[in-house]
Amino acid sequence: AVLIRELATALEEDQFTLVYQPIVRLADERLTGVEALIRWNHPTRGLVSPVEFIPVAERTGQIVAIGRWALREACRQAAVWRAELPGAEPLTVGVNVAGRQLRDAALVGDVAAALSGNGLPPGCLSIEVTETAVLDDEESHAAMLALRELGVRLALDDFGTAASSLGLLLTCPVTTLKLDRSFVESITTVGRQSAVATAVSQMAAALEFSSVAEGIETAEQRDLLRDLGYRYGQGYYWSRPVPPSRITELRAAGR
Ligand code: G
Ligand code: G
Ligand code: MN
Ligand code: NA
Repeated sequence: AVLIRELATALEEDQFTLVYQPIVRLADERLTGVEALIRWNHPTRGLVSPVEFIPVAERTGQIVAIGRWALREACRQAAVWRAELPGAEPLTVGVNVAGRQLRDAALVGDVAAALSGNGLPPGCLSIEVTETAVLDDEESHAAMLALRELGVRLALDDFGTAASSLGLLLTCPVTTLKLDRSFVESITTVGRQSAVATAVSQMAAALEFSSVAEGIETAEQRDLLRDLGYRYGQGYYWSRPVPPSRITELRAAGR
């Protein structure tokens, strides 16, 4: 209950920030995108992990307002990065959207406003939804179609961890599969993990989806996943989530 009350004031008091984790093209390891990840800078408890407060905010519905803030903030920052290096290929910025938010009637309008308000081409925004967030209902489906209509990318996050994975591929208008990091962790030693990673990569290719392997921590994992056909990689091997200024530095250094 304390947490719920504090979450309400956190937005007003500007206690949330976003950090960004680099996503690289595996062919040349150049920085092509980032995933925005929220952090709560609590006045007395210090940094509170989203693992602790996102599930609470989903239950109370506060995720809708928090998620709207994150969407706007990420788009504002994306425009700053564009202005810093006008000639460069624009970064794709991934924003996590919870199931409750996907079913919120205002989401699509919020996304459109955040893009146009910041002069961003829709293709540089990638909305990340998890398999479990995408219920088989009318609202989610309509929202995903409308997002695609706007031209934003749509990624299925943590792919492979939920029971419903495969059926979703037939009905969800996604552009990208993000292989969950649980399949990457021991991929170089556990045959089952590499078998699943192979199957997901082949499915993504056959369905003409893009693919991101998450949680890459070693050069061996990088090599294996690149050879399996993953287009993009994300993980501590390249970088942990970092403040936006660090992304600016990486881009200025030609990464
Ligand atoms: O960065 P970290 O590993 O602490 O993130 C933990 C979890 O919190 C991840 O599953 C991530 O998807 C989720 N998360 C981070 N930022 C956001 C956000 O802005 N909105 C939602 N819905 N989830 C987020
Ligand atoms: O669930 P989602 O994919 O949205 O969230 C990504 C989460 O994974 C973030 O909390 C991020 O900090 C974490 N993460 C990113 N790369 C790695 C990695 O290489 N290893 C581990 N253990 N966690 C990672
Ligand atoms: Mn994600
Ligand atoms: Na994930």
